[in-house]
Amino acid sequence: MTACNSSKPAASAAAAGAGAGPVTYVADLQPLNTSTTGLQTSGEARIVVNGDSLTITTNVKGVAPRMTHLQHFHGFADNRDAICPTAAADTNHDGVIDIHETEPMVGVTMVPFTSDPVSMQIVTNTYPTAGADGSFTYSKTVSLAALDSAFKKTFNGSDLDIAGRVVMIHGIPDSTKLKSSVSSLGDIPAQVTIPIACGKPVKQGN
Ligand SMILES: [Cu+2]
Repeated sequence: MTACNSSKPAASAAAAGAGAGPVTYVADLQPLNTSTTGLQTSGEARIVVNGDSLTITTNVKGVAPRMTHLQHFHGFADNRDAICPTAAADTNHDGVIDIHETEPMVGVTMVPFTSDPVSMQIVTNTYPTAGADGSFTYSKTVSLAALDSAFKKTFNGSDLDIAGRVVMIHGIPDSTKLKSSVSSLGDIPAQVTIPIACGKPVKQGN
């Protein structure tokens, strides 16, 4: 796969008002770290681009109830193609794929699915909270141009490139014991950042 493929203008074309209809990407979320979560987290993330409107919707089930779950696009600023982590990502063999161990396959945390994705603010309390049944839904519509501009500012001019990213869902109860080998970001507890599901957005239709 070349670094410079040209299959990404879907978002740019829509941004430019090229008259294309809505473009939909669907990420089928598959569970991660199931022996730690004791759950089979699953669901779907759907991204619909229609003119300047970009709507992110997630429907996730099989998560720890009554707690907030972080969710983001992850990827590479150099637009290398991100893939969901496999078991091989657990390079220290402690049985947990922690957030740092995802980075070689998944890249870094990029766009937060919160009340304000355009802020690009990763640390915030506006991620969705699961209900008592261990599921949540989230939906937010933003301006594609605004998000693209914020994204470029944060990632050295990179394109949003939805199909080149992955969606990850995070979080287990803070009462869950983790080995000290499970790392996290800054002083955020590993229980908050541990990935529990991942999916690759696939452009629908032709
Ligand atoms: Cu994330």
